[in-house]
Amino acid sequence: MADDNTSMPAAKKAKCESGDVQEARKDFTGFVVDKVLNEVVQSKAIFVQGHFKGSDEPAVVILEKTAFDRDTLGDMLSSRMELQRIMQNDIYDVYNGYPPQNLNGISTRIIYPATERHIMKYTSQQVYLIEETAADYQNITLPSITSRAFSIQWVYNILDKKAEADRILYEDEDPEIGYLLAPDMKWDQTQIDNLHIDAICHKRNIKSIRDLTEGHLPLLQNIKEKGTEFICEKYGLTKNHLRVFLHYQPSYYHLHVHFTHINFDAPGSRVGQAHLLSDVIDNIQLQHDYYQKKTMTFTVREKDPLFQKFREAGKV
Ligand code: G7M
Repeated sequence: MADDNTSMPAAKKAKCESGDVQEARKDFTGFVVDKVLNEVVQSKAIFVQGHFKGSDEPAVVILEKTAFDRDTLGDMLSSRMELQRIMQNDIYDVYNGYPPQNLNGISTRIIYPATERHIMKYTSQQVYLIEETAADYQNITLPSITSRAFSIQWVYNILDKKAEADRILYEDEDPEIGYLLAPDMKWDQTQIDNLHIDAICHKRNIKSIRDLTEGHLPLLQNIKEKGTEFICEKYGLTKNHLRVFLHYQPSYYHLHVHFTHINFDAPGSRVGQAHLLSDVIDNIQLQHDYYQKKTMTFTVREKDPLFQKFREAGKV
């Protein structure tokens, strides 16, 4: 599963939010690193567990070096970029370069207070492939989603314009087939090559692909057609540039569709997790209850409660 319904009660959250913490969240003053949960060298990302000064609650911090921005490259090289020479040989020079601060950002995500599930999610661990029959879904997955899934409060905050309102790119307000488009939290919007936009549907009772039937075709087609059209026009792309897919299992059980640039090899676009929206539509058109009957194969991390449930049931 990619992300967490174990949200912290508001009262407890407010208690953690002491003045010290609010200050520290601005620049990490007094932040204590407790543990490196994972490190992905290829994407130059590190996942850290720590705590803010004045709080007993854990925080997860994700730091990721961002891609170069072609638009500011000229500025970076022509401004005072400090160079420390590492070696020089004939025509070959190697340096550590230190660009000015405003051109040297690191994507920084903070989850605070982090639940045990967040810590587990970002901890390096073995991944397994599970074949989930329709009966497994009813007996194992569904009860697990109901009791243990990550909170989808952030999704409702976007839909209710309580958060990220200024980031909404497009909205169709229809309660049945409507949705909004917003940049995924992981996309810094500086490059088109790693474009990642999510379509979040207004309807609130569709947990995942498993719930989709022919009654949802107008919604899915609306996302596919209008969403693609909007993104292509805004970013100067054609529909052939876009990989449009849903996750199974998703991290958050409120139906949403990912739009990513085809050049972007997002970890979540792998077999065992991503299902192309066009295939989903086609499958439902071929058989209306396709996703209620199909055995779904997905990847799951060892420490994920869902994996534990499949193991307890003797399925792994
Ligand atoms: O399909 P799945 O549930 O695995 O993907 C959820 C996606 O939601 C991920 O790509 C996350 O990066 C993204 N996401 C998670 N959160 C908590 C937020 C958020 O608060 N805002 C936005 N814009 N995207 C999020």
